[in-house]
Amino acid sequence: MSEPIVIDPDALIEQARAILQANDVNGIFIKPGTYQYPHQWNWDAALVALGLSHFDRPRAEQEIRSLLKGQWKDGMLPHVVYHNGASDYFPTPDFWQIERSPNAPEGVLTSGIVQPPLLATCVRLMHERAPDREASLAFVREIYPALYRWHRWLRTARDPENTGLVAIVHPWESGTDNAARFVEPMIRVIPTRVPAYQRKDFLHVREDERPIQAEYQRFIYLIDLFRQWGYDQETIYARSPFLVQDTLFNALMYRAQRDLRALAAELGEPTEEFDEWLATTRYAFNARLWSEEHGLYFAYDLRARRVLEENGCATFIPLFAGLASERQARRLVEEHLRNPEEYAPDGTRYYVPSQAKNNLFFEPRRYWRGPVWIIINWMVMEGLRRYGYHELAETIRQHSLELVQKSGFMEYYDPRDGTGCGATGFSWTAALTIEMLA
Ligand code: 9WN
Repeated sequence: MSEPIVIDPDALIEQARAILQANDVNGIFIKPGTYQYPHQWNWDAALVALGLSHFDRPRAEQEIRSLLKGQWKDGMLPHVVYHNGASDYFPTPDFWQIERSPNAPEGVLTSGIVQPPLLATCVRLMHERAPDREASLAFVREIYPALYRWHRWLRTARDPENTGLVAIVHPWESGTDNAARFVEPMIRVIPTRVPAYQRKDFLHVREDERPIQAEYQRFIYLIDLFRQWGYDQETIYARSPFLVQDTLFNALMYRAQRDLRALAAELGEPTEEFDEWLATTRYAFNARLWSEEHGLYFAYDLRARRVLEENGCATFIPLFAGLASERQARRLVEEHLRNPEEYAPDGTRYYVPSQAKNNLFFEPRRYWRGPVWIIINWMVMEGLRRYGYHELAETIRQHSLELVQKSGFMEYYDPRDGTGCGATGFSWTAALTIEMLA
C-alpha cells in the first residue's frame, strides 16, 4: 500500500494563485500553460476567471473582457485569441488567415473555429457569489450583449436546420480533441492536399502524450478547408467533411443557455426565446443522444447520420447541465461511473478517466484517450451534487486534489498512478483547485 496523500488546502491555494500569476501575460490574459499554450483560449479563460474571482475580481473581469475582444462581427467567439502575435505555438495567426472573412474582428488576431460555450456559466457562478451584487450586476450588464450574440451565433450558424442541437466542425471545437467518439467521423475525413506545416506540439510535451499524426493531419486539413471557404459558416455547415452534434458541447451549451437566461431575467431582458430553445433542446438532446440500450449519452455524426457509440467521459456532462432525468442519472452512475471496468478505481487509482477503461481506444497517458482531466472531474463532481450523489462527488473532489498535491498543476494525469502528463503549470488545473477548495 502506498502512503495516503495528505491535502494541505492553504498551501495548495497559495500555489494555485502563484501559477495563475506566473501565467499572466502583462495583465491582459492568462495563458493556459507555462510553455505549451502561450495565447488566450476560450474555455480556459472562462475557468481562469472563475478561479481568479475568489481573490481578484477586477482581474477576473479583465480576463473576460480580453476574451471578448476577439469576438467576430457576427458574434462568433473564437477558440484562441492571439493578443501577443505569433509564438512557437502552431497554428500561428498567419496560418488561420482570418482576414479572408468579412466577419473577422479588427485589430486583433484569432483562430477561426470555436470552443465549448462555458463562459456564461462561469459568469453566472461568479455573479451569484459576488460580495458586491450591484458592481457585479453592472459587469453582467456590460458583457450581456456579447454573450447573447455569441449564443445566438451558435444557435443559428451551427444549427441552421433548427434541430435544437448545435454542430461542431472540428474536433478542437469540442475541447476534447482526440476523444474516441471522433475516431469514426475522422476516418471519414480524407486529407487530400494537406498544406505544408510543422507540428510544434512536441516541443514541450512528450509525443506519446499527444494526438497521433493521422489525427493531427486531419486537424490541419480541416482548417485549410475552412480558410479557403473564407470561414463562411453556410459553406462550412454544408460542406465540412466533419460535422458532429457533440455530447459535451451540446450539454455545455444547454447549461450555458440556462445560465444566460438567469442573467437575462435579472437584467430585465426578455427570456421567452431562451425558454423555447431550452425546451426544444432538452427534448432533442435526449431523443437523439441518449441510448436506452446502453444507458449512456453518445454523440451524433451529421454527415454519416449515425450515432457514435463510444463510451467516454462526455457521457457524464449532461449531469452538469441538468439534462438527465433521475433515472438516466442513476444508470450513468450505477452502471458506468461506479463500474470498475469502465471508470471506477480498480487497476487504476483515480477518478475520472477521460475514456472508459474497456474502450478499445483507451490509452492512460494519451491526451483525451484516458488521462484524468481536472476540468472533467469538476464538471462530473458538480453534476453528481446536482443529482444527490454527494459521497461520490466528494470522492472525485478528493481524488482531484490528491492528484494536484502529488504531481503539481499538470494538464492531465495518468489514472493508474496519478503521475502528471502534458503541459506543466496548467492554469485551469490551478483555477479549479481554488474553486474546489474555496
Ligand atoms: C487546441 C488549451 C487547449 C484546451 C483544449 C485542449 C488543448 C489545443 C491543442 O489545449 O487543445 O485547441 O493545441 O492541443 O484540448 O481543451 O482548451 O489549454
